[in-house]
Amino acid sequence: MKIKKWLAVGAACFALTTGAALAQETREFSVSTVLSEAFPWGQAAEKWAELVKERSDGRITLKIYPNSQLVSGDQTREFSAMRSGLIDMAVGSTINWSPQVPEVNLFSLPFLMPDNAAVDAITQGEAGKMVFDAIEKRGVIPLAWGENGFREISNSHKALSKPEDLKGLKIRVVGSPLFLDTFNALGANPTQMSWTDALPALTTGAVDGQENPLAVYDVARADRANQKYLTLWHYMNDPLIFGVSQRVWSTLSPEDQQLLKEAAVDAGKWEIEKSRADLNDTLARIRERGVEITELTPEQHQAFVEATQSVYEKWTPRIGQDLVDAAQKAIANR
Ligand code: X2X
Repeated sequence: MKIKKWLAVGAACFALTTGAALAQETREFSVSTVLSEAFPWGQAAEKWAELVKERSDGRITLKIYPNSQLVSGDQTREFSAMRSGLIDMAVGSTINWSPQVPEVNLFSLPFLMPDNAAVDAITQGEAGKMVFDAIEKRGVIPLAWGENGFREISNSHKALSKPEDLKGLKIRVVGSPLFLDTFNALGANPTQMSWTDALPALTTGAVDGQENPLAVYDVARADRANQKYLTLWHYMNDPLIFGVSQRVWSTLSPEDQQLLKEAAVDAGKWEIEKSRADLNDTLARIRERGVEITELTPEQHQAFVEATQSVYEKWTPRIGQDLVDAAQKAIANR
């Protein structure tokens, strides 16, 4: 009886001291991003780090490694590196995680989301939860959403206003298979490469075009890489996800888990609002540089929608019919 009591007291003391040690522990974690703090994406990660530092009184440091440097520039390996514990955390794009998480290809389905409200209807509703569950099942804890933005297409040859205009154009796309199907369906000649390789390839003329959000086009000065024609077709939007390796997450106290999550939610909201608010100025800046900007009439837009239907047929079973249905329903009811 006595021994049992001592054991209980000892266990309680041990729990208290380890609890206290956990609460006091100073820790640093690596955070991977593709784009640096010159871009909204990198700013989202910086904001997260800033809030975590502040709210933990300097006890937790998030050290940001931009330019996919933790995966030697190969951005489509970021998710695997997080899962295996090589990277602790990331603010990552759904495009770059899609080779490992088929469900996040949802966001790459061409012309699924017509506007910001449609993006929010997915991320803030049932479909967003299904996507988060799919990510968690594969070893990464998703905490919050951010946004890279609606992706517009640019090229060095001509103004694009109908699918036939893309015929034969060599377009750089991210190394995610769905993009090959979209651009092949449009008659283009897609070529996969990392962002690190994209700008040099555009500059030398090895490729003719690319697709990225306006903020990326602007900050990267794609106009100087021969990208004189820009079509605002809003064909997809890649949300950013703040994620933590399951291996790291399981070592954190519930309080620190909560702190990281709340800071990620706040940083994500801040970044989404800021990116959306800056868009008009960004477009004005691009226009001033002499870039020819093409906007599509509803009929022209519809021609692109129809030309890419085969992508839905092939990819809906891979993404999951239930998830695509949930997303489409959320969009219809937005
Ligand atoms: O590589 C791209 O195009 C970028 C920077 O937008 C992503 O990482 C998805």
